[in-house]
Amino acid sequence: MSASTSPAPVTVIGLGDMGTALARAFLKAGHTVTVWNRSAAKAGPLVAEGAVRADSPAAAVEASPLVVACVLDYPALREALGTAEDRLSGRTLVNLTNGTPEEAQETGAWARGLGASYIDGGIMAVPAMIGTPDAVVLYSGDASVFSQHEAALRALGAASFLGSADGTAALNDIALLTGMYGLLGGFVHSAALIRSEGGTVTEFTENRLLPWLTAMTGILPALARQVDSGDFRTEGSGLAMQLRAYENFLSASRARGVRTDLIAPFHTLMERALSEGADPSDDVSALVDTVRDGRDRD
Ligand code: FVH
Repeated sequence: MSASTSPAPVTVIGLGDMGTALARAFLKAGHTVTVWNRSAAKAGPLVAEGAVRADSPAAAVEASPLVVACVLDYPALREALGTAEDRLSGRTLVNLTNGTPEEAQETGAWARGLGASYIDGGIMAVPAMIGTPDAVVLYSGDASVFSQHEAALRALGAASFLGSADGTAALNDIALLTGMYGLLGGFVHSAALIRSEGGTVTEFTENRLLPWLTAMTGILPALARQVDSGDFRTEGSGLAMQLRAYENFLSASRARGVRTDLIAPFHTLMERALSEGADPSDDVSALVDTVRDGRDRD
């Protein structure tokens, strides 16, 4: 956008917590924003802030060259846009709905079949972060079309384009979220252990858990290099030692009435890796091959 041109019009389909935040960020960046939501009342606050309410998905799609969709899931997206299929030709659909790589591929083929360009995305932020530098949105799909709309999409946060395969952003989104849920699962289990003896979780978290986890994130790049190279040897934290210590985690938890659902699978994987021939002195990075059981190995 040059200094003399105004930001291009944008349509936002879906005004849940996230869609509302997206529309608001586009408004703040000076775009003309057309909005549509299945429950029309949710458009009210945005209209008061300057957005234009469309009466139908078809009218919403027609209003702007760039259509950003963010609804609950892909079936909802197809239901919402099903009545606008004849208006999608020549439009760019940026779909920020959470889904699988397979859904992204199917939706890309569907949109292109209707004459639209398609970019799939994954939002790595909560609604309050949208429009701030802390929000990152991953994109993949039509590369030249992404470049065309990149300036507008930066209104939402940092824009990271990962390649032309439609499923890449969704795969990265899911990999990042599963990494996050591993962390949250660890928090839930350790908090339950502390509570089992009357400890204060806030004190434990602030003084010991957070500094510990922060320090431990430092080993992730080395573990990642081990996975990529296939050389899992570690200087001092071999799987055999870790398996023995892990048994203590399970028995101490059971003794305190803390269910082991969150931590037992890691124990099972370590046992399996060793029984399938992993070197006892390998690091936990060797478990990546065990998790990928049943798939073609590199
Ligand atoms: N909110 C968050 O923290 C996360 C951050 C990362 C990305 N996710 C994904 O964003 C998608 C939308 O999430 P959301 O937070 O906006 O979700 P809700 O507030 O529950 O709003 C859901 C919207 O979807 C519409 N919708 C549902 N079903 C249909 C349908 N069959 N046809 C048309 N629209 C539908 C719903 O409409 P209504 O109920 O208001 O009428 C809302 O607009 C999601 O993929 C997250 O995983 C958010």
